[in-house]
Amino acid sequence: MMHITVLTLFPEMFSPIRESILKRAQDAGLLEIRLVNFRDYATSKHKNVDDVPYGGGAGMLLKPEPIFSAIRDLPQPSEKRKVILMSPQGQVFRQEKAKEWSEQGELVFICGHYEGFDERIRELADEEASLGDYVLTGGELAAMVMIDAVVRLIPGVLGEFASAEEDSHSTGLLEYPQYTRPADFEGQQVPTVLLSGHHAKIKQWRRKESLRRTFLRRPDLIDAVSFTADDYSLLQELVLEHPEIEPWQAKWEHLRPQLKRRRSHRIDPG
Ligand code: 4H4
Repeated sequence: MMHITVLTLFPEMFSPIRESILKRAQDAGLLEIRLVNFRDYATSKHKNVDDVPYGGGAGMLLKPEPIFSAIRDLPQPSEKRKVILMSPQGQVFRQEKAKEWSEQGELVFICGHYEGFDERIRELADEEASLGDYVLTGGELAAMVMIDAVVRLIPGVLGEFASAEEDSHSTGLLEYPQYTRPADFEGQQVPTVLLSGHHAKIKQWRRKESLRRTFLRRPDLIDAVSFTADDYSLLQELVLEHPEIEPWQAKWEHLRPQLKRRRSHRIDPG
């Protein structure tokens, strides 16, 4: 079971975790999510959790004590606890990080607020993660998005009919176009190869369309893609269809099928 704890000032924001796939995962005993309001650990008369920055400056910072107390009050850390600080200064969250965290036993998310954290809070964290290069009013939405991306990768959560293997970004490429019934919708046809039942051709069509879509929409992902020998012919077709792909040709040239060397028929004089 994956244990997720979220330290937040706004536990009521987390209603999405009580719905849909996240709810099913909890009901199935695959996941436990615990929300901790660190205001409960504030000791001042007015339960202060933030204060003005030393040295002046706008905004308020989260004080260290309530968050330290809340973390220290968590049950004994499992050997695989990872504490993650939500902050725009963190590493931008990507699918491979979701995969890595989905294999942890326990995740603890600390959601910031206001202008951020007292710097000493950072020593509590194993990692600092950002949803993206923008500033939110709080880390709660960031934590919810990351939890969603992580939990769907836990074995058994998506169920036997769905899989994350073919997701966009799981293969390093964007996903191929997908269709369902009807085969003809207002004159728009589903590609016939998908109706052919020819699995090898379908697989090849999907790979080519993933490559096409990634080159055209997210060329920034191409450098990390490892092309296979089977990709060579698809890539040669794509570069004819989309000349703008040509600058990457050097990346797959080495995959050109080698002409089979003719076997020599000379009789060995020995
Ligand atoms: C936290 C602002 C930390 C500044 C915050 C800092 C994000 C994000 C976010 C509310 C709070 C903001 N959290 N991904 N993007 N001074 N949180 O914007 O450490 O940079 O996760 S600070």
